[in-house]
Amino acid sequence: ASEKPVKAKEFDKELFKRSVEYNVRTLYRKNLEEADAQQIFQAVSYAIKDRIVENWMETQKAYEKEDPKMVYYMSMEFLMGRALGNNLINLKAYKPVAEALEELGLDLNLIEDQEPDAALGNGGLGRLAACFLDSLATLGYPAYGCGIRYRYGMFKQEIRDGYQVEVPDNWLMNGNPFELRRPEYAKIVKFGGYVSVHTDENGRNVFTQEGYQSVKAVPFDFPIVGYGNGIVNTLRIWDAEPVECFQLDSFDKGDYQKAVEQENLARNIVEVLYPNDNHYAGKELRLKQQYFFISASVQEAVEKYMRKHDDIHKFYEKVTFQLNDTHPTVAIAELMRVLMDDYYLTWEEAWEITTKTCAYTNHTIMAEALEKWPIELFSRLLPRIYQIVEEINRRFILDIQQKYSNVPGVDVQEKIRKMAIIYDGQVKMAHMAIVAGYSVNGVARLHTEILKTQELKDFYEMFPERFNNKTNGITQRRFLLHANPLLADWVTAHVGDDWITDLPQISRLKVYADDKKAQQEFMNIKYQNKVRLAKYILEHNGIEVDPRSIFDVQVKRLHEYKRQLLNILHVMYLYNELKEHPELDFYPRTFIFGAKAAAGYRNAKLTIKLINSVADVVNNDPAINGKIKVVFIENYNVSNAEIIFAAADVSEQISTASKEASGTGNMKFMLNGALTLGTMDGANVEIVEEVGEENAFIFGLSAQEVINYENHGGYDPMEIFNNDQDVRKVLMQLINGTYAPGDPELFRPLYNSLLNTQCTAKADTYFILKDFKSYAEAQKKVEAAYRDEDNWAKSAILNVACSGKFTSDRTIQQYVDEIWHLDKVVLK
Ligand code: 26W
Repeated sequence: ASEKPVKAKEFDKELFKRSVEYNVRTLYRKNLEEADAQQIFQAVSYAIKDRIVENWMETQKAYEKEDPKMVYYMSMEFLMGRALGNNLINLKAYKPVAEALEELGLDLNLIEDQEPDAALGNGGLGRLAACFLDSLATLGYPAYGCGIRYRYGMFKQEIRDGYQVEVPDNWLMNGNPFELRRPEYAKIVKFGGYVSVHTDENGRNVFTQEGYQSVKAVPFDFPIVGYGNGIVNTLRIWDAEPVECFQLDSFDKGDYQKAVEQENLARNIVEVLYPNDNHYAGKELRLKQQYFFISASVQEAVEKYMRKHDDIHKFYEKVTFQLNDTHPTVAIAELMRVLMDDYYLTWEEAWEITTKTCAYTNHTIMAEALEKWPIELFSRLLPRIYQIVEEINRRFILDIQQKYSNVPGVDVQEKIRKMAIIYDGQVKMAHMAIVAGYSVNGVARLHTEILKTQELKDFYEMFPERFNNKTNGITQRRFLLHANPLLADWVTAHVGDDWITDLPQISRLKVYADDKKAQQEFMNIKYQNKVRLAKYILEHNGIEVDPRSIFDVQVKRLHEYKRQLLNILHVMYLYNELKEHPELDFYPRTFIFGAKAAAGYRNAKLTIKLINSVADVVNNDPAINGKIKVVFIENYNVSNAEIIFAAADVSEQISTASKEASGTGNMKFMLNGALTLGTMDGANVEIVEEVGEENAFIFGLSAQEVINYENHGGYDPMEIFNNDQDVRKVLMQLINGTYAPGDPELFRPLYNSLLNTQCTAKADTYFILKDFKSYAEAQKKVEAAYRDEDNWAKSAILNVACSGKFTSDRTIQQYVDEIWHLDKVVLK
């Protein structure tokens, strides 16, 4: 008999099945029939991990041998979501594994649902970090993600009586099959105490921190599997443990006290992710978290480099640090500290290396998000680091003086006031990141322009060559191939599967946009995905929705600038219209919301309550015959997002222009064939540029118009209230009990935020009423467009076809070419 030669790494179904059975046996002393769903998930994951570990070792060996330049992506957040399905996709083993499991009588989808999300992030910034890791591995670039192994990730949201309730996310409860504890790489991190200086035998000043508390940082490694290329990179997240060297038998009271304090420090430090998005709270524990993972990561990066090289001066030739917003910015001072205090470099030598190593990404212009630490707190917690920041600041102020002292018309004191790193009792992290970095980037073209011309104008004038744009992207592997298998197969059937690693190839779909058969197939797939979401909504919310209605979706963190309030006010307006004109020819619409509010954000939480209250009234009013349904999806997260994007017809991207740095949900909707209803903000601008205005619904003030109003003290919403009776009616309903029969005052704070009669300057800061009319008109166009099904299908297909630019593969390639200059590694 002739035997087909089997390639070494091809998927071996029988071997896989045996290893799942074996794992269930050794882990749980059970056979497959006896094991429960969670146990099967664990057994399958361990079997897959075995496969991954082989590649992981090969990759690290290749990196060792080739000694390429690598990036450390430093981030407080990695919003990874589930790993199993994604790993199978990237191993190109999804379908064979699904088949093998089926032969064992198991359903891969149900097994995947057993995995808790790794929700170590809030929203956009954390999910971007996760997409970047996927692209780095897929493109074959050596990269480490560096972060924190929070014991509790982003809280789970429950809706009780229409209100958000936060429930702890105990994601490690059943153990994590994909992680690897690496105690051999543990590091000590020091807090508090004081700095003492003495002169050594060479006449050098030596700085030592004394009387400190310390914590042991222990890394856990997660494999990051590249798509079909054998590469496996590492996400290294740090856990905190108490240092064990203390002698508790000593009866010295001070020692005992200190031992207990250190243990508490270790216990608290990685306990929980701060659930604030775009809001700086100034909490001491947050700064501890930042320094904790940064000190450990910087120490490891330097040690790893020194294991292979002998000249620390050339560190930046092999290593670059990307700082994901200002949260990891203490890395600058920490690297200076290590270079000077541990490697005895001079300030000038250390500065040269640091400024060639660190680069900074800005993700927001919201003023309340800027990190400014009080000097008292910063210097008490990080005394040596503070000294270094002071010296960076002192030298920077000298630079400002030198540059501007003789420039006519420039007020040097004013420049210092605006640009200093330490000013008015505060340490300004963004200023340090810009001064000590070689690159500053925004995350969409418009955002970067606003940074250059408004928010960071002075810095741009001083360091124009540092500023650059890197428009965000998303990974099509998770958000199309895994999330939407029907559409993924359809795309592949029409244009081949190159799009999986080369998304711009998806533009070959354009020729099908006018094809009637393709349009029907597309709409049919969309329908099936809507049925899947409808089923999810029925199971999770108990609400029945009609998959033939328009699915109009806004899913993202809840924030006033994202204007979920505009969306729900418009729903209230439509409901009024339907009640007043029952004969109205109205196309059925399902308004779907998903959003977590920061735990202490009053207006955000009240907006959730409002959405649910409107849903209660509208969904249960027989007079409108089910023409409007409102659904608030509980606990919006990465895994249900995958189901939601696939099912959307309309993508709500309605932030106040200039406020949303980029947005990335907008790209996920586009990739899945939803049409954007949005403002000219963030990456919406570039989405419309790619797909054409005729295939999107754009409304509202431009960023420049918003900025002009802001520079002139805002606008007067009362004028709109007085002259627009539709708006007035909706606003009155906020305070007359229409949606809160027992408590008419309930929504008063939202009403006040729009109209506050006491203080017009602070009313409607997000221009909701100003944009209302134009939004309502755009919504009318949406309805009209949806009635023309062929044309809608055409636009939807064009959205998919024009989404090529928005792959994170393109974003990462630009970071590599224009900032990091990494070496690509190809495995044989
Ligand atoms: C200090 C508190 C805090 C926490 C999180 C401040 C700021 C943040 C993040 C920067 C908020 C965030 O996630 N920003 C989002 O980043 C995305 C990725 O670049 C962008 O697409 C979003 O527009 C931006 O809001």
